[in-house]
Amino acid sequence: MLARLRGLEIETPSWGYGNSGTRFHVFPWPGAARDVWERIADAALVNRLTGCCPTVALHIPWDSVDDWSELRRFAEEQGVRIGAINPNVFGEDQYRLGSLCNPDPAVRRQAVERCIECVEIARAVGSTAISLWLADGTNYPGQDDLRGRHARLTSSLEELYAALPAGMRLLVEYKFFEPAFYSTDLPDWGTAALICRRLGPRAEVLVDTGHHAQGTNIEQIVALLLAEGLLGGFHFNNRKYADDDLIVGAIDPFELFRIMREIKLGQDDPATAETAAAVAFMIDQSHNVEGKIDAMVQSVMNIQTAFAKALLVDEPAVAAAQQAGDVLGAHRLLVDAFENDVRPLLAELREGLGVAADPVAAFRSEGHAERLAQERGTAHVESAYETI
Ligand code: RM4
Ligand code: MN
Ligand code: MN
Repeated sequence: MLARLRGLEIETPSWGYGNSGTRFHVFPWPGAARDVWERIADAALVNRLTGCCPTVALHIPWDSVDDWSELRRFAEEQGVRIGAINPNVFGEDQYRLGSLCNPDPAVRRQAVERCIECVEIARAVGSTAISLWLADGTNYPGQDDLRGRHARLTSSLEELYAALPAGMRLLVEYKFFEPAFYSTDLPDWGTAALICRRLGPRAEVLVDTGHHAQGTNIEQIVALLLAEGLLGGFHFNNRKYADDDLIVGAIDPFELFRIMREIKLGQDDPATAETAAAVAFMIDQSHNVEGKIDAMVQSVMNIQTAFAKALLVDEPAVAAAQQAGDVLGAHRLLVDAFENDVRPLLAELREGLGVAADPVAAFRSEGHAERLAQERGTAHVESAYETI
């Protein structure tokens, strides 16, 4: 049990450490990271506090530097490695009508080149994953040809896939809306799965838990993608209404438990074990009104809590109840596991990892927030509404 919990490593996102906000305002947080070096330093602090976050994802060009080997060395000195490289093909003026699906071939070329540049960066920093989310879509019926956009998407991605060196994976993320409000070119897991099938075995689907319509059964998507060998990884966060990017498990810890149980079942089934073993557990959240580092640590703890509870489900008993048609009995077994207090177990895990039983409390009592606020100050952030 402890060994399985120890095996759960979680990647944190560089972009979760800086100031972020809504369309209406960005509230600056004292001591929030101001550049990629500080973002990596904060990810390394999260790793020291939790003992289970050895990698940090980068977003390009937000995290671009001139010398990648210097950044790699810096990360390693801090005790972390660079994880997934996320090409950003939504933050520049030319992407108004899309990136890889843009009707203008010259813009598509720029977007493909950005992705291929990210493959080179990944190689330089020792990363084995490109994690791609597209903002592409349309806002009005008739704005563009839907089948034409799909064709552009697949041919652009074929070019990217062909540029991947051996051992590097492409994780394809979907999201049903936003920033496009009529059609999104990669709206759901099915579209992502079809595209990955077409591309080849090193293309896999990335499930961002905040990217579904209300009420979607995410654990069922996870189960199906595992069964089909197509689950590549997660972007964990929680949402209530849209792509809220809240602290993982903050709104619906039972959903997180159900997702982690599918992961456990996938690990235990020889038919899916290989896919499950390679799943990348990444966080993708941003903090508008709270501190960044302790919120990230809380998310890590909540994922561990959910996984520990999932490991406690009496699966042979569940299988027997299912076979006997005992609907309530099977359901109660899940709820029983969910209701366990796993804090003593996680305290034991953390003792073994050499970290505090409550890493959020440790962050708060060790004075990190005050030190960072002192060193970095409070940046003034332009209103997001004025700048976007
Ligand atoms: C998107 C998506 C991507 C993330 C960007 C910043 O909604 O979740 O994964 O890179 O936000
Ligand atoms: Mn995401
Ligand atoms: Mn998102």
